[in-house]
Amino acid sequence: MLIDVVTIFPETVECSLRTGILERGQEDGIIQVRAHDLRDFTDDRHKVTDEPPYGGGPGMLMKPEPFFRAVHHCRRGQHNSRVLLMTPQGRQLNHKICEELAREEHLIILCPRYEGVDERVRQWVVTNEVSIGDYVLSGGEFPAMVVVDAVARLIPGLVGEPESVRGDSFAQAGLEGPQYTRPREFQGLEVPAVLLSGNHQMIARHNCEQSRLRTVQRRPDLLR
Ligand code: 6GU
Repeated sequence: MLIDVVTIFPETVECSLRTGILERGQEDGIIQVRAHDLRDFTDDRHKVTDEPPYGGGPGMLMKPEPFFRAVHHCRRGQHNSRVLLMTPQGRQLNHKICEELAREEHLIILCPRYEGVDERVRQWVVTNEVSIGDYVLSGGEFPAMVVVDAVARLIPGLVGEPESVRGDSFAQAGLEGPQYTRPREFQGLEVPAVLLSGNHQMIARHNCEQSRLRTVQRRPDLLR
């Protein structure tokens, strides 16, 4: 899968690509993520990407042309591209949307700053508007990396053990129960005996019950 991220802060994106599974996924050729500097798609000497809004109002808006040119550039040689706009006005990201995106060949993710983008970017180039929750961040870079990480780990071969993806919260419509590693006893707290029993059937039943309990307690909405 190819993912292009368009931003005025490409170094923010590049930095988070140099760690963990995103780095390995790129080394293994499973995903390729490219960060593009929106300023490279301006046509004036000062590389202006934002202007005050027509009709007045606070702050600055991002101009349409650099985004248009950037998308055109990223699309070259690609057949099926989805263009995501990161905005608090978008559909809130969830596991189902991540699964849909993970089936795509090419994503182009636009990261606005300031008060947002000129409406014509939405009208002409964007296929999906995506939010990561009901709060406002100062730009789309971190939300874009949330999308990249959440989508990348659903691509077959990226995460070492497919089981660890399937067992993840939400993939199985519930939360994972408590988990333990060494030592057996820590500050007077013992690991539940059943997990040390070696009886895989009992362990599976225990984990299943614990998962259900935690979901009932914390996210009853997921069971409905
Ligand atoms: Cl996608 N962008 C910004 N700026 N803030 C957000 C967001 C996106 N999702 C939640 N808050």
